[in-house]
Amino acid sequence: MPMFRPPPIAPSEITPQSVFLDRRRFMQGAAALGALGAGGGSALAAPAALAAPRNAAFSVDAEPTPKKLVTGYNNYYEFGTGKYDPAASADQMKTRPWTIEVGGEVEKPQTIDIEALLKMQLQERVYRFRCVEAWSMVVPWVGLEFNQLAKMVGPTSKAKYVKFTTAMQPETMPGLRVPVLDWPYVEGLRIDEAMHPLTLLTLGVYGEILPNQNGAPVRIIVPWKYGFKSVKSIVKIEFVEQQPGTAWNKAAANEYGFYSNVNPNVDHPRWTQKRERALPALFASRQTEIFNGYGDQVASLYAGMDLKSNF
Ligand SMILES: Nc1nc2c(c(=O)[nH]1)N[C@H]1C(S)=C(S)[C@@H](COP(=O)(O)O)O[C@H]1N2
Ligand SMILES: [Mo]
Repeated sequence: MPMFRPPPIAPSEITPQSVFLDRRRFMQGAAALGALGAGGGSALAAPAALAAPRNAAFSVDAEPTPKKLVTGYNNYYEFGTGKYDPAASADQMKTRPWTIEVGGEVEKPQTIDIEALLKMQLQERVYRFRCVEAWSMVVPWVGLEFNQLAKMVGPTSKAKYVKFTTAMQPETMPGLRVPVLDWPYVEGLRIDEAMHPLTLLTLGVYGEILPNQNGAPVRIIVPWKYGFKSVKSIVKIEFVEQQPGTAWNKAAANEYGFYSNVNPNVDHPRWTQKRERALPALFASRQTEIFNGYGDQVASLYAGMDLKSNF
């Protein structure tokens, strides 16, 4: 069984050492990853297919990261801070029934059922995905543009930001008992970032519905930003006037800014962002690209902004 080593710098720096260095938990996780290799996301049932045509114009021309890593090496702190915790324990999460409450500065606030989203015209997009911890993946996500959902509710002119909130299921999410973040997990985007065609409301990956550990049943993917902006298991979307407080910014404002655009020229205070470990590689040998390689599409959103102070 291949052993995937933890990133060169990362969870041990971000989370309490006692949690990360707990060898028993680590070994359980590693065993679970081995099981994934043999079976798939769940021991109980095969994941449902969610095939969608690939949108080549919005896909990178790169080989996707092995599925076993995309669905087995995760950050989902509600299920623990270890990379193998989510795949090992997220199967208990209840993903039906599931609704998203969409409101705030909108003409038609509404509660949207996940089944309605699944019936919409979906597409597959192969995106680069870059974690702030300096590892990256290439992932075939399935979903729709977030702006399609926004059109359903009609944001008003007062809507300047969008705030996303993750579900809280204390009975299935053991990580909520650990105060690493100010739960629930909240993230935000400026309205033009949210409405950008690259911002994907994501329902599936690798042609199947999202495994719980990847943020089932619905999450956001913002490919030019560090991974923590890509909120999982969304239950609430609010269009707001003021920039929302976000979970990681509250936890360490000097390390995790509101924008968090991938930027090789702005190092994390505790490690370099110049290079990244393109999984499954063991070393950080890939040059990090400004805006994660999406500069042609998104740089204009930040024209005239100092990206060092607005990190
Ligand atoms: N609710 C919630 N969303 C989250 C996280 C989390 O801990 N909780 N982790 C973030 C981070 S740091 C990353 S890198 C990505 C990981 O997504 P993946 O596991 O699908 O690769 O999810 C992001 N979304
Ligand atoms: Mo991340």
